[in-house]
Amino acid sequence: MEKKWWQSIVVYQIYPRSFQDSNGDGIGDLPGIIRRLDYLQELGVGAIWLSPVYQSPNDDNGYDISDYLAIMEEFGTMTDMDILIAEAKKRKIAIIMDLVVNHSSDEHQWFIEAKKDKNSPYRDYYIWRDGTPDKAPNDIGSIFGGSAWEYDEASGQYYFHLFSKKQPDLNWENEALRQEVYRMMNTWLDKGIAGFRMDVIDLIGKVPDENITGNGPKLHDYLQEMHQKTLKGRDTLTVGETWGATTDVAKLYSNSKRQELSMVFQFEHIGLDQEGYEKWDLKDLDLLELKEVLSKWQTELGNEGWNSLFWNNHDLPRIVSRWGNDQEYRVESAKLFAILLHSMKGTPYIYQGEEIGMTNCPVTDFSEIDDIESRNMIQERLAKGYTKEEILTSINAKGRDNARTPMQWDDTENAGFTTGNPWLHVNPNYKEINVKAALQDPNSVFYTYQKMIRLRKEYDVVVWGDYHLIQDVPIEVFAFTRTYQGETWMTVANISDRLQEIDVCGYGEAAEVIISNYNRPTISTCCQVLEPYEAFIVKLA
Ligand code: TEU
Ligand code: CA
Repeated sequence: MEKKWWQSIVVYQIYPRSFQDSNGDGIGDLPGIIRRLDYLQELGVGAIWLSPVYQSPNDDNGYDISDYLAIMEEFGTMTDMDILIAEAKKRKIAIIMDLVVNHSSDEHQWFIEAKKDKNSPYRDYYIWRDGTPDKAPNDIGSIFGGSAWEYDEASGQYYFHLFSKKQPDLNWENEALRQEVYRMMNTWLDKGIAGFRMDVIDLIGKVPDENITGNGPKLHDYLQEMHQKTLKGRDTLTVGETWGATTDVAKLYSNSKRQELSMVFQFEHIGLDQEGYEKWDLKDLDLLELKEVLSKWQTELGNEGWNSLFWNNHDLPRIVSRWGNDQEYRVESAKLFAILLHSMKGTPYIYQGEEIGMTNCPVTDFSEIDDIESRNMIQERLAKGYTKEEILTSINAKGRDNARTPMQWDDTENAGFTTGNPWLHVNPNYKEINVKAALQDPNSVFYTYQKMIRLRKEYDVVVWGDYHLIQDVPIEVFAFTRTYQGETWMTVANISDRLQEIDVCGYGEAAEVIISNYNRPTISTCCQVLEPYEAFIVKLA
C-alpha cells in the first residue's frame, strides 16, 4: 500500500462552541481557534477535525445545517475561516471539516421549498411518505427518541428524520441532491481544506420502506461516486462515522483500491459498557472484551484497510472518568490511555481537553442539561417510570454534555474560555486541571500526549508495526507488541487500581524504556510488578 501523510499524523478534534471564545459572548468561535493554533502546534498534531461551523439554528449544535456554504454567525465569518485554513497551514496543520449530509436542518432553503410545495423540485431532496395523522408509514424510531416520521399537515405526508425533527434526512436516491452535495464539497476542498469527517455516513444508503437504515444496498455506490466527483486526484484525509461497521465492512470503506474513504470510526469498543440497545443502560466494562475487540480491529484490517483510533469525541464521556480513575489516579490513568491507544496501528484522534486529562462534569439537576439527546431521553424515561436519580446516573455516565463543557485553559474565572457567560457550565475542577498548569508541569498528561505524537513521527514501528496481543498476563493488563523490520516494541498497561504482576520475558528483555507513566528508568519483562494504572512502552532486545 502506498504510504499516505494521514497514516503517521495525529488528528485533534475541536468542538468550536466549547474551545475558545474571543468576543465575550460565551460561545467559542473561529478567532478563538486561530489564537490557539500555536498551542496545537506545540502538541504536535497534524490535522484538526472541526466539528460543524456552518450556518445552523443549533437544534443539535451545528449538526443541523441550514447553509453548507455559510459560517455560523456566532462562530465568525468566511474571512475568519480562510484565515484559519491559512494560519493552520503555516503550522503544517491540515483542516478537516465535518460533512453532515445524512440530513440538513429543516431551516435549510431546500427543506423550506420542499415543505411549501409538493411539486417543488426540492420535494424529492427529502424523504416523504403518505400517512394519516395517527398512523406513521412504519415504526422506524429516531435515534434521538420517538418516531422517525414527522407528520406535515399541509401536504398530508410524513417526512423522515433519523435524528431530531429539525434534522430531516436527505434523499440520496435523488441525483440532483447528490450533485449539490458534491459541488458543495468541491467548493470547500478548493478553499484548501484537507478532507472531511463524514457524519453518520453509513446511513445515507437507507431504504426506509424496507426498514433499512444503516449499510443500505447503494451506500458504497454513492461513496464511490462521491470519490470520483470530489476526492479523486486530491490528497485528502476522509473518515466516515460508521456506528455499524464490522471489520469486513470497514474494509469496504477504507481499502484504497476501492476509492471510497481513508478510514472509518468504528464503535465496537464504545458499546462494551452498555447493556442492550440503549447507551443509557449501563454495565461494567469487561476488560477481556476490550482487549479482544481492539485486537481484532488491529489485526483484521491487514493491508486492506486502515484504522482510526479514539477513546473520545463530542458524543462520548471522557475516557479518564469512564474507564480510568478521575480522582486518585487521574494523571496516571489519563497517561495510560494515551500510551495504550497511541501505540496501536492506525490514525489516532484526540478530543479537545483529553490531552490535559479533562474529566466528566456531573450534574445534579435536569435544568443543567443542554444536549438534545439527553433532554429527549429524560422525557421518554420519565414517561416510562424511571426515577430522576436513575436518569441522572445514566446522563452523568454517558451524556454528551460531559465532553462539551468548555475547554479549560487556565485558572482564571471560566477557565480562560470566555470573559462572558459560558453557554454551558465550566467544570469546577478547572482551577487544578487546565492547559496553563499542564504546560508548566513536565510530568503532566500533556507531555505524554506530546511525546506519543512525536514517537509516531520518528519511529516507523509505531506507524507500520505488526500487532500481536500478549495473552498470558492478568485480565487487567493490556499488553501487546508491535514489530517492524526486526524491531519490536512492547506496550503494557495495567487498567486497574491494584498492583499486577507480569512475567513476559519469553518475548525478550527490555533493552530501552521508551515511555513510562511512572518515570521508571529501567523495566524488566520478568516478574515486573505494575503500579495502579501503570503503563509503559519498552523496546525489546
Ligand atoms: O452522531 C451519530 C450518532 O448516532 C449519535 O447521535 C450517537 O448515537 C450518540 O450521540 C451516541 O452518544 C453524529 C454526531 O457525532 C452527533 O453529534 C450528531 O448529533 C448526530 O450525528 C446527528 O448529526
Ligand atoms: Ca464568541
